[in-house]
Amino acid sequence: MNHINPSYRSKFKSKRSATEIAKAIVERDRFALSKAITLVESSDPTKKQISTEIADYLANHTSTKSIRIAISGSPGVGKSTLIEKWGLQYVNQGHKVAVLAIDPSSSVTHGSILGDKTRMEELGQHRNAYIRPSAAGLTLGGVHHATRESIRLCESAGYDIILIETVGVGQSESMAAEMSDIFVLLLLPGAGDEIQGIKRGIVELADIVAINKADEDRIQLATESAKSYRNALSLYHHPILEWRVPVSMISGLRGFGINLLTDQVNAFCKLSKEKGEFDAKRIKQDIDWLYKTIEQEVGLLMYNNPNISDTLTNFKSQIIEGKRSTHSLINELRSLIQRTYDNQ
Ligand SMILES: Nc1nc2c(ncn2[C@@H]2O[C@H](COP(=O)(O)OP(=O)(O)OP(=O)(O)O)[C@@H](O)[C@H]2O)c(=O)[nH]1
Ligand SMILES: [Mg+2]
Repeated sequence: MNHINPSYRSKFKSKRSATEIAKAIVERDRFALSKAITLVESSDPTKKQISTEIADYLANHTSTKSIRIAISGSPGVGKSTLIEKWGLQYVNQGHKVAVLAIDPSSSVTHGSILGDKTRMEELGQHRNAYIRPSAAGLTLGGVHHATRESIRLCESAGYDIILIETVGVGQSESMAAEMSDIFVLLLLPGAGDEIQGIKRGIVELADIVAINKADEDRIQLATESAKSYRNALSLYHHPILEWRVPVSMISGLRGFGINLLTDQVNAFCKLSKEKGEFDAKRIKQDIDWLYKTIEQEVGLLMYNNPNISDTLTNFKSQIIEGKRSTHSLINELRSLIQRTYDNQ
């Protein structure tokens, strides 16, 4: 918030229309961007409506060629420290960098992994960088929606490098993979997934693996880890067959190996664009999200229908009493839903 002209603040005190906010975003107004992200995070129906109108306007008025990079890894692996250094390299090359966070745990703790921003102090001060802490108090679906929409808003405001920090616990990695072009997994020098607290399946999400904190006395250990991960990864087929997931050693703190990461990202994008995968993946992500949202919304509609919710309560007692099989209850529910919606 350091770069906001005070006059903007007063302008924003009066209510602005969705179009005015959207236009201001296109004109690279950071305060309008923050305002729009806050609207996206809101569950208030009026605010939701405004944010939908903003999104519609922007969909028709902007197209930024961006790269969306997810950066994942266990707590404390050094994601924020790397983002600070990497982000600075990008801004110094003339890019505009937005940093977003996926932290579903903040919906429980009301905390935020980027809350203190202390690891990104210099980047946070840069006029071509925008750092948005994760929103607190959202549901899992809410976090997903808010981050996806925030990415679009940042792109409309001209940010072409989107760095998404995701805490390596819970469902945040798959969420990040569902909204990014590239998934970078940070690991620590040391042997084995168990020791690193890495869940099964995460390594397979990675397009790029980096052994972080490969500095000082840890080089030897990092070299061994890199070798064992290279071996492990050679057993998996990446969705782009020609892509061999690189495993390199870096130090976010020292800035060592970051150029290499940028080269790997560029090589991945080049290959994925040549194969027609880059755009296809984004389209697939959008369609998958559409279906997921429909399932959630339809589920909610049903649960809120008194007829159906009464029946469900009744079914629960029948399950507790062991009177009927879930299979027959599901069949009965299916018929009830059909009748309910046929009559409308
Ligand atoms: N030695 C060394 N320490 C590092 C390196 N990168 C980060 N650290 C330290 O590791 C600690 C955690 O760094 P963060 O960047 O906050 O890690 P994080 O993954 O963002 O942590 P969470 O957001 O809490 O999941 C800090 O004390 C950093 O200074 C590195 O390359 N080498
Ligand atoms: Mg962090």
